[in-house]
Amino acid sequence: MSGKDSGSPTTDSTTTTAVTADDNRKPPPSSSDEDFFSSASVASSSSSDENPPLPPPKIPISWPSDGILSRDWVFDSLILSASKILHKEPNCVRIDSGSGADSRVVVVGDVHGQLHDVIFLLRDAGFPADDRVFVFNGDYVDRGAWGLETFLLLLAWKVSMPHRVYLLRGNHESKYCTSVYGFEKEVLTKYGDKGKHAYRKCLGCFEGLPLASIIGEHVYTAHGGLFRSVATTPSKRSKGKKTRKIIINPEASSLSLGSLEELSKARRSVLDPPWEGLNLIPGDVLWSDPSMSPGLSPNKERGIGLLWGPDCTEEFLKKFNLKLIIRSHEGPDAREKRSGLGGMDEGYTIDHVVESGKLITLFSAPDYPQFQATEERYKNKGSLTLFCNHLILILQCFTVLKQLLQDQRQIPFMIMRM
Ligand SMILES: [Mn+2]
Repeated sequence: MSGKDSGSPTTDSTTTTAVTADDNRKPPPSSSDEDFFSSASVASSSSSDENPPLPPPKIPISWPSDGILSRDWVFDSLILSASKILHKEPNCVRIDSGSGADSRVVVVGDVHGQLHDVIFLLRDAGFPADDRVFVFNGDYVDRGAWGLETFLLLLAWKVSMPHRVYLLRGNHESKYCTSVYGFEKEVLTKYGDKGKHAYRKCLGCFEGLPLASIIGEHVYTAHGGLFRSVATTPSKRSKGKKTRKIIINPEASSLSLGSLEELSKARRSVLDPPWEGLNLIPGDVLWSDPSMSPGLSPNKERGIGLLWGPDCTEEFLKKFNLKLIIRSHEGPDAREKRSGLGGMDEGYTIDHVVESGKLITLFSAPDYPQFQATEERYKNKGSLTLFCNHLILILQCFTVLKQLLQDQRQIPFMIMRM
């Protein structure tokens, strides 16, 4: 991997404190939470007379008896409880878009440690509730100064309402990115030796984050986007034990789009998604970018993942009866360097419009990147997507702090009717 990220690293990227993390670490063992998980998996607004509403799910964590959220409670109980829930989720979570008049699903793009913006966003969109589901599309940490607090806030929501809050994995939720782009250093600076422990626990959570979601059967969301089929990947071992199979240009010639079934079988529990070998789907889903050129090709700029063209968007939408792909991953800095694709000033772009639907990029960190040792900021808006009453709206409900109030008057932009 070349180590390139979604733009020029503006943090001090020279410090990479080594953290011993066991690559072979297994997900937390399953516990006796089965009752909790089964009782909680109730689709929203689907109660009928025959099926009385079930009691609210039991939260799998006990509140500190003295009401004080100690560091130990947060670093151990909260992160561990969230990690258990996350590891049990499938690679691609299916989310009911709700049938009630007020039901809505809110999708949020990159937030990158901008805690105050996340809080504004939650306030503006309305907190998670029985009829209000949130899907966060990854990149919670790095770049911004409050990656840990942002991630902990989202974990707290996840633990409190596991079927109303979904946290998908971004490429920054990895050991590699967090050691280069600020999160590891942030945690160690804030908490010293205790920080090492907290950082390791966070890495354990990152490994458990699901890769993608399908909302209301027709909307696919993932941080980077589409992914390759692994069915055509040449097998590691050829017939003769010692004979080495020579593969001529294995990447470009054999690339084809992967299926949702293949996605469901990928091994996501890795600290860093591999860019070579057989387990390539997680890296594709987290790191890929759309392109205006047709076809699938290796993402040379990133050194991992793919570039896919409008024809691939059409193929994927049509094959899986989808209408919309929402991906994130590219902020204003990344978009500056991408010819043919729109800038991220508005917090979203519509990248592909094809027969079966659309592809959009959603970025939710306004005035990015904030609070670094640089004045280089983009004054971009942040956006979120809202599904309600069979409409898909883009809402720019927050921008730079000062403009918050006036911007709330903006009229949402409608993407499509579902
Ligand atoms: Mn990203």
